[in-house]
Amino acid sequence: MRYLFLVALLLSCGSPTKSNLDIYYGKPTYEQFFTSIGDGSYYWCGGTLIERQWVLTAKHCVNNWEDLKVKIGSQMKNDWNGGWKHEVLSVKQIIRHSSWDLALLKLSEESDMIPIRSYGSLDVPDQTMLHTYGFGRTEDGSYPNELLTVGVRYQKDNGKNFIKPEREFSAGHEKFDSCGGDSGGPIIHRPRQKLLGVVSWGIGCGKADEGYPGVYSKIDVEWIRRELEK
Ligand code: 4AZ
Repeated sequence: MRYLFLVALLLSCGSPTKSNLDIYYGKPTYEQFFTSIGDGSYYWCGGTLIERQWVLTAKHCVNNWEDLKVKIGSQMKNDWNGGWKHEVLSVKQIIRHSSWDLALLKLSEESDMIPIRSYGSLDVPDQTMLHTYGFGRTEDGSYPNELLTVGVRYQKDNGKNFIKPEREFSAGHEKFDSCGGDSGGPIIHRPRQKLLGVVSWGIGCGKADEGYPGVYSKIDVEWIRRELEK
């Protein structure tokens, strides 16, 4: 009898079911620097808090917008943030890079959230494990409610991607990838919490094993320094 009870207990809570809530094979996470870009009720892109008053995102995320809001510490897509600390702030200035897929958002005030530790040029060897984050489409075609992260390896050889290597790089292996809706979000080297790029584009999703890893914009450090000093 006692055994039966034990077996029942093990069956009920000892067998984790495989979660299918994924970016493309990712898992839920929370980061204070992770920012959603939107209009205050709908958020369509990711971004990164790089300084107290500055968010970095992709230029193509803010193409035709002037009145933007950011949700910093974004853990859930909707207004209820799952109890996680967050902040919704207005954007007072959008600075678009002249040629790279980067935009800087100057916030109306300083954020209380903790920015990413550092950001800069791509300085890791081929196949280094990087992490990207977002609310973008998952491998089963759905959109997650929770923020997801996935490990994607840097691909020095870009496979079949035609990219501009001076300002872009490829990352992803097997079927691990970012996808539609992840744009603008961070790709970081986790051991140093260093931002190395911004989710930009790709030929489909989850196709690194077919020669199409995801494409990320590099960080133009000099441009950021110049704009932040103005
Ligand atoms: C997009 O449309 C997008 N697989 C982002 C990332 C990738 C593809 C598309 C990379 O936002």
